[in-house]
Amino acid sequence: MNVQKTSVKLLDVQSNTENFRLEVLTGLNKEPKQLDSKWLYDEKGSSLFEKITTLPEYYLTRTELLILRRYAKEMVSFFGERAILIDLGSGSSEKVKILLDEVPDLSAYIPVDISKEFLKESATALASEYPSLKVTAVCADYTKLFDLSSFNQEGKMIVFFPGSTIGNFEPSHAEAFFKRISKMLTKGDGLLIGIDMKKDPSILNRAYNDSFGITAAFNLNVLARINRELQADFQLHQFEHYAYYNEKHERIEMHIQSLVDQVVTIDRMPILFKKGETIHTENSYKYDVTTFKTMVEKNGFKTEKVWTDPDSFFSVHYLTL
Ligand code: AVI
Repeated sequence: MNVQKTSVKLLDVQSNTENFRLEVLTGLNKEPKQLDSKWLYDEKGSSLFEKITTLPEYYLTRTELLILRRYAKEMVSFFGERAILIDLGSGSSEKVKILLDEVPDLSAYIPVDISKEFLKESATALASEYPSLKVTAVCADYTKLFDLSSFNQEGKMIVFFPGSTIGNFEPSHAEAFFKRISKMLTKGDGLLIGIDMKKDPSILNRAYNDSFGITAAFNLNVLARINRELQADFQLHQFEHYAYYNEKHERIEMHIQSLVDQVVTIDRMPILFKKGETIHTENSYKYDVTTFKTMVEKNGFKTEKVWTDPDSFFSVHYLTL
């Protein structure tokens, strides 16, 4: 583990490049081709995602913010005193600030993100806004188990997992995630988690095919990342963004579609694309409250409270072990 001093403490528990190379080569040699959505989030991808969250069609973020603003007091009343708040995939930290403004006595704030530069910037900005808060940024892949035992626990550990990122996990991986989180926590600790809800597919399709083309740029950026980091020669204009709601699987699927027959090389290895063939880059599952409750309860958590918006577009759940 590499500990780096910045104005906030940064623990880097990642070893990214080798995993990236291996997963890209494995995924693009599969039939159908696929990439894990976590690779969409390099520095550029994370900043494009931040832009997505402000788009008129992308209702998720503003709706979750509305729920957090309306119910933050009630949410933090579950935390108790001297809690440690662990923020998974912390992004711009806008959401957690709503909670931080309501809990004066946190013993530590731990933002966790896979994107190191982005994490460093947002954690440093947050630490300067909350000078009395102890901030330790952890650069880690939170889809894997990571060790929290080095943090002195006075109060509860509260994991905050907003944004419906759990929707980007396959249901079996979501279940495994709950099991892993439950191993990192002890009885009485909590998980505050945001979930996008099932709704009219036309609303979902618009949210992932925005009129400014930001979602398309976000998706295609993974090809630019492969070019840069793995010496590949993807011609981005020979591919396009393709996203739709798959009703059977209750998920938005995001793909990158090849516009022509072509051969791309990655580190001198040829990858063949047929015209129309796609790389499946992301799933975004949509839940209803009952299905989600059943899933968490099967995996050791109890649902204490669910908050939603007037249209029931989004929901925030407080779960305990
Ligand atoms: C991060 N995650 C919850 C986003 C979503 O809605 O599934 C990622 C995203 N993909 C395209 N637009 C946004």
